Amino acid sequence: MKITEARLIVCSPDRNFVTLKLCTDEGIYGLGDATLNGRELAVASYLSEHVLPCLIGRDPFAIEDIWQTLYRGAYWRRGPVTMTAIAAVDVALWDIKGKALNTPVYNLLGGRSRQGVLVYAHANGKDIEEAVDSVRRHMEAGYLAVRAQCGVPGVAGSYGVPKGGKPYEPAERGLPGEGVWSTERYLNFVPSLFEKLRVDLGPEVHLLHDVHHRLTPIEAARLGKALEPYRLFWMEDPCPAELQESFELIRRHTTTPLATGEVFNSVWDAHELIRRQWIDYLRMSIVHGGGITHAKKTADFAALYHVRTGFHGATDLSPVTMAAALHFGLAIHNFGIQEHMPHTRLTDEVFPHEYSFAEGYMHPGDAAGLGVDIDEKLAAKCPYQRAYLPVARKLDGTLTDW
Ligand code: CS2
Ligand code: MG
Repeated sequence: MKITEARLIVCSPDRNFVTLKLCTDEGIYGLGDATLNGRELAVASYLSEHVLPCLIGRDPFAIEDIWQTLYRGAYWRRGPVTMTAIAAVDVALWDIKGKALNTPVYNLLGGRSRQGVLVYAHANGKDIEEAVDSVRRHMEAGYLAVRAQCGVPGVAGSYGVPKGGKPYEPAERGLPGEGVWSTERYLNFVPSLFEKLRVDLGPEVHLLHDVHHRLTPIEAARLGKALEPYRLFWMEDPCPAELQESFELIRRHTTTPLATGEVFNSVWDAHELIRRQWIDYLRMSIVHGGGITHAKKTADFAALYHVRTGFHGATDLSPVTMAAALHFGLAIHNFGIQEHMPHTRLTDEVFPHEYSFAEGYMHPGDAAGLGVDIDEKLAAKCPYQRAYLPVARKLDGTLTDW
């Protein structure tokens, strides 16, 4: 089999997605996601200018060799743009291989290890009452794990809380918006949210919380300690993680489980975090972390250190990534949990897929390959729209981590 065509589809069915379609001389094609939120066209151009021409004529079964060629062969290694581009090619190749062998991708990764993939939903509210209500509604819809975010009094535009009753969507069309941030107000407030959640909703539901990189390590340590009575499933991205030893400090002070890595793009971003057991869950996704090939190596390394996966799954990761994550999560042994933020109906129409949700778990379906397709005609009716993630400023105007 040979790759005969490599095509990029850039579309915006309610939000932007970059999708790679690799076609072969046997009529089988594979899809890969290349979406990097707010920087979509950088990856599209990296692929179309520098990667796709090199794929024509290659054997799509040679996944490892193509991965190494794109990684080592570029000389310039790592980085979100490069690793997202490599991921798009890699995932499309796994899709092709599954279809060619007439088996779901999870069978190529070791086969089913569990019945379904535990997922967590996003609940939020402008105040505690609304947030508790939102968690309750997600539990009623069958979710066993729910992330809770809440507006902080005196902090307009807190992370994870949508404006005007719309579902939360991180990127906004146009140029970057600005939010306000106060660590003091947030730290004083958050424990009361989780106290109320446990009092009202009981001990069973898995509760998660995303700090979104906004604290210093010692502040994060204080928060982790304050949240211990409410037994969180995890506290996510407590501080920026470029300095991996920050987590040693947090870890020393709290038994609240820690998750990080949605902005990571290779095992090297998490090497010390894993090796020193400073985290419990790794969030690096298949799309931003070099595809299934690199995720498998990273997860196998993490398994040696009791670290489990908890992959990023916000709406900026397309249904192609969701499908890949579900095949992966069904197969690997050290799977932990998968984020599930449902896409809009229009996105689901552009990307018809086999995966489904029932009673707290998702399943990738048993179709050959990834079980996800793209409706190119509909995609063409939804052209790219410039959109950005917002930035955040402290009350005195200093730019801080969003
Ligand atoms: C978040 C995302 O899902 C998450 O945990 O941190 O909302 C994140 O902000 C976006 O995916 C960024 O593109
Ligand atoms: Mg997050």
